[in-house]
Amino acid sequence: MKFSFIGNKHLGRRRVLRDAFALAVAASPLANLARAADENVEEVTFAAGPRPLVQYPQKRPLTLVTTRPPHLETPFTVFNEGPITPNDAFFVRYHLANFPTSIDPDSYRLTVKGSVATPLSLSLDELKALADPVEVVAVNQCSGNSRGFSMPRVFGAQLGNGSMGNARWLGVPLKAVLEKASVSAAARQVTFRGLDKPVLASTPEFIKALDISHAMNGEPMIAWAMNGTDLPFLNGYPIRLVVPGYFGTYWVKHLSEIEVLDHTYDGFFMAKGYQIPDNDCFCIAPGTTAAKTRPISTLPVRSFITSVKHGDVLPLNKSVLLKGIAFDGGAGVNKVEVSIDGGQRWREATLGEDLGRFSFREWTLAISFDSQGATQLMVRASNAAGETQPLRADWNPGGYRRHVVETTHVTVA
Ligand SMILES: Nc1nc2c(c(=O)[nH]1)N[C@H]1C(S)=C(S)[C@@H](COP(=O)(O)O)O[C@H]1N2
Ligand SMILES: [Mo]
Repeated sequence: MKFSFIGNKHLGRRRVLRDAFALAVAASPLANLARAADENVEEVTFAAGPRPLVQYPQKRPLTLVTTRPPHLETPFTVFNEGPITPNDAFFVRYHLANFPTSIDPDSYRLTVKGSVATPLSLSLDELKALADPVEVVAVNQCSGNSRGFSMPRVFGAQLGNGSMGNARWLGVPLKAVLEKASVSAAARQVTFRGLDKPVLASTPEFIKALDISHAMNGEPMIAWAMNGTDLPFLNGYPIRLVVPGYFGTYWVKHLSEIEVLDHTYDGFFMAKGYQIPDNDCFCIAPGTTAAKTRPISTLPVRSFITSVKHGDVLPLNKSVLLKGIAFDGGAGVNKVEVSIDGGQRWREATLGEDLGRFSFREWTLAISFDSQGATQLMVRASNAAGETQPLRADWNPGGYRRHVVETTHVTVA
């Protein structure tokens, strides 16, 4: 397959450098993010109060979680506009405050080293020419998406539901790059590092690892385009790892170094960070300790109502078209059920266009209320592997992989 929109390199480069300059400004203290639109706060209210919107280069105003490093959430109404999250609305998350603010695509290199016969240092042009480009529509969701709703509360950034997004990614399979380097028979894992660095020597570097069997299964890819254009700077320009079905933590941005290891990587962000209880529910009772933990991996099945929000007033005896999204880690969503009476009766929604098994899937359901007063709308998705969403939230100390049935409180009048 060939894609004609690859190109426009010079134009692209000028734009990125100009935006990179703006980014350097934007990355300085909060006061300089002066375009915050305070009167237009996101509706999710946490203990800390409503959260302001901020404007970064190449982005529309997004919900501020933290400034250094930047963590911005997609305002939830965006998910009602369609199954693809626009680049300028896509969430942003970094761990390390020393992230790049300007990148020269002409001198950019991706190195491949370690347990390989042929170490590589690839320019972007060489990478793009290495294999036929592949495309996948896939959800990038932060492990801690919705963590702010954990009860009891957990440490970490108090995220709403906006640390997720769905995009069409274009790149080459990771497998093709590893084959070019000739991975040794002793290979066990592959690590990925981006250009961002810790500010303090004591802070661990952000390096993630995949098992060699996963790295070689043809699904993970090195992407340079998102929804038909260059990756936005803050989403990993010029290249990032895309790991369909896996949580965003593995989707390393500004990917610069791949290392093949003959052992299991034990760095902080694999062995300590992003660990979940190693049991059937990946959960424990609050106040207890997991007997064993393991690195987080695939997305559980999840769904949202996007057309209605908490506090909305809906009409009596009139047809209302409810709309939302559902997704999972790749088995494929095959059923979405909706309740408009707080979970007593459930009705099956109509699934929208299938953009692939790693994508958001839209759903719709026409409903009408026959009694007045307060009620709860609920949505529950199931997938082809027979998994569904729990009615009560599982709990784990990291507040990871939340996927409880969502409830929206409304009034019929
Ligand atoms: N280089 C680099 N890549 C990274 C991270 C990071 O801190 N540095 N964070 C990861 C995490 S935890 C998430 S959720 C996703 C977020 O992707 P986005 O910023 O494009 O939305 O990036 C991942 N890739
Ligand atoms: Mo994340």
